[in-house]
Amino acid sequence: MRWDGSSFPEFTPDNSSLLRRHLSKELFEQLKGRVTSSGFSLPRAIYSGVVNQDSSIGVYAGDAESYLLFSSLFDPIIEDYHGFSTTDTHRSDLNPATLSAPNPDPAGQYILSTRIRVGRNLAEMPLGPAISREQRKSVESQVARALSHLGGELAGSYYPLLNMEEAVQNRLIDDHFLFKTGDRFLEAAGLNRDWPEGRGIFHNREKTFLVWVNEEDQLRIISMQQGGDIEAVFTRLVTAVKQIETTVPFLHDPRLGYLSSCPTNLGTAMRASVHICLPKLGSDMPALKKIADSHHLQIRGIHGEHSESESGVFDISNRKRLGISEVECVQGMYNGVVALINKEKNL
Ligand code: ADP
Ligand code: ILO
Repeated sequence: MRWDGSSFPEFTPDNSSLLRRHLSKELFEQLKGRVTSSGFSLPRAIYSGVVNQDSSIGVYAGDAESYLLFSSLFDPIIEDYHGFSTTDTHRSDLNPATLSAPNPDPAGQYILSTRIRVGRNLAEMPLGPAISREQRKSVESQVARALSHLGGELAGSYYPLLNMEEAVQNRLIDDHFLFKTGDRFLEAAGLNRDWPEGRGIFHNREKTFLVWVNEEDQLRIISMQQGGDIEAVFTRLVTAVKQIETTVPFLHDPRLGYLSSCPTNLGTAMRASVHICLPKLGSDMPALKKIADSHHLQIRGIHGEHSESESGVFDISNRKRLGISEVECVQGMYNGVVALINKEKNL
């Protein structure tokens, strides 16, 4: 499907995106001529949701200003997704001491691996959908330089996608370390322009600490390891984020927290997940969904968003990221995972 952006888009009857829910014809007409200082407009913000009618959200911001200039569309979407209203203020807590998440599966029967990531973008830069080629290259070099100063467990190397052998790239993707190529939602949002230039991955030797550069956000800072030691994964992430922020200032808003190109990632920009094997509960999806919903958890497939579960293994993570602290994101995921394991054991 193509759309030239000049008139109110058509939505298919089965479209259940937040874009469709919150964009009226009147609102479209009111906002369509506005342009931010980096040249981003409403038609560009919603293009991904218009051409991908199976989007769950359907909008992206091009810069910090997008969240203000198009707030009459973004704010209701943000409230719908995160339960965060225009009078709420985001809060942060990156103190591992306030997290209580002892390994819920010390025998290693259910949890295959734990991963916690945050998204970050650079202060003074447009977000990915509106960034220029030169700005993207500058982000890459600033971030690679900052990461080269990390020491101890976090020390590693940066691997640009540009020179990476296809077999190496595919192996990293299959092993859950690297982002996929050609995502159609990102493509339509303008996030794949000039691919693969400016993109890459940094990781330490053990691949327990990784940074994606210039994918959906300029940085995705990731801590991950086998098993269910959630506290260790969180502690490593916090150590890394604090060190990186001393050399690369991040784009941050007093109300919305860390700014991201997709409104689902605002605030903490944190997704804390486990890959968990639930063969019995997983064969009764409504029951699994009911427990997940009661803990505000999202269920994804084994290869990330828009993928399927395989062999009873699910990716379970916090759904909300804004209006709750980082510790609350992880604590909520932990509490839900404990409930899921208990249910699986009793079946
Ligand atoms: P993101 O988490 O950055 O929003 P995705 O959902 O696409 O993006 O996931 C990115 C990659 O991380 C995928 O390969 C996915 O399988 C992997 N992943 C997510 N959670 C875990 C986990 N707990 N253990 C191992 N890999 C994971
Ligand atoms: N634009 C896509 C993805 C939304 C949320 N996920 C991410 C990765 N930001 C959609 O609307 O389904």
